[in-house]
Amino acid sequence: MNRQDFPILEREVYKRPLIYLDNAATTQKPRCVVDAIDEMYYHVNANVHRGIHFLSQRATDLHEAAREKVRAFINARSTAEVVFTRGTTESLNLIASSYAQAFLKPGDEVVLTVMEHHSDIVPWQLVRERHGITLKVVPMNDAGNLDMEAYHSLLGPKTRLVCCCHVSNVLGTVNPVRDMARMAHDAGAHFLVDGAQSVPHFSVDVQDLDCDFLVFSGHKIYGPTGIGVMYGKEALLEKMPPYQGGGEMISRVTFEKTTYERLPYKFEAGTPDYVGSHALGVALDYVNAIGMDRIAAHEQALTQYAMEQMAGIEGMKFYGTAKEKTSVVAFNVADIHPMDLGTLLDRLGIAIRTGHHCAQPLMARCGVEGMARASFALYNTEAEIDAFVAGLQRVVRMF
Ligand code: C6P
Repeated sequence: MNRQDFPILEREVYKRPLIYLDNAATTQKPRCVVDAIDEMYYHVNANVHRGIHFLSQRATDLHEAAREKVRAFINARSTAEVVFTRGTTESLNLIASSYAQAFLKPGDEVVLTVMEHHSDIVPWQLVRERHGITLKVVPMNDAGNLDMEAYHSLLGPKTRLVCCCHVSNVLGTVNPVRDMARMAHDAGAHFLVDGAQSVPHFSVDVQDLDCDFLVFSGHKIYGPTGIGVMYGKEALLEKMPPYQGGGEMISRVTFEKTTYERLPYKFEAGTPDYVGSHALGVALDYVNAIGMDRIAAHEQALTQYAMEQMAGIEGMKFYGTAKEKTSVVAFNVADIHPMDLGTLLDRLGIAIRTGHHCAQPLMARCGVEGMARASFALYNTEAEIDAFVAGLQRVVRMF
């Protein structure tokens, strides 16, 4: 689908056509996104929100237009709820730091899941060290579904916040975050969705989910690196203190006292990545023009095809076989080290990821040090899957 829009897919590695199956790590960029970056630097570049001159106003308009595109894309109520960050990781650190200051006291509980990415674990451990909170962890079954009964029993009067990945970057499981948010709210807690692996793959509507926070990265949805989003309900963000201090986020500064800018600028200290935000907006236009439902259907079909073909390989073990699953396939083959698999496939021009996938607690739950992972995007094809499976068979024969 739309392969011709991605110039990098025409290149070769080791004199073989590139087969890029590491899309959960980052996606390739369509020409329109790269052109947008070019255009900004060649014809528009000026700092935003500061100057009255032509270029500054033009850059500001594009930056704010991008914010509106993000708002519409996730169906937030207002652009005041859309904060630009460097990515999912910074969004999570922002929330952890600021939310903790506003809402957490010693003895309070934050619930995570066993399948969280390190970015949604470590910031909360830092909060635990600073604020004396307790972390609780929702377990899962062997297929990679969260244990909903256990989740329910973890919610109690001390629970302040639940943090859950919408989609696991390893298992591909689509977690029932809508129901989980309702249960958290019934217990009087807030609910945070890590959308790093969901927003690029299917429509995500923050009002429908009724989540209090949603975070994601631009680079996983065909946008540039260095730009991401932190969505938060306005009433909550109003109560949270700034994350960083500096230009942009202030209303008035004296040495005695500083007052802060209105939302979302209160959380955007310093010169924002206005080139990145504009290019992210172009990426969102791009996927909208194709249609998120079409993208989801294509990736779903590829995943099913890949798993069917891979299942025929002797010693194949999949991690993550939930019914609701996106285009991430984690696996090991017999006792071949995943690094060996990845390295040998690489020599065939096939890019996959291997290792712990920044989810070491999940690796421990699965009883492994690491896994291999293939992940698909809109431009991947069945022919690429065939080449990948043939490559895997070849590697397995070598062992
Ligand atoms: N996962 C992967 O290969 P950043 O690095 O800030 O853009 O995203 C962090 C992150 C947070 N949550 C989830 C669920 C993620 O998948 C990621 C990034 C990549 O799986 C890189 S480790």
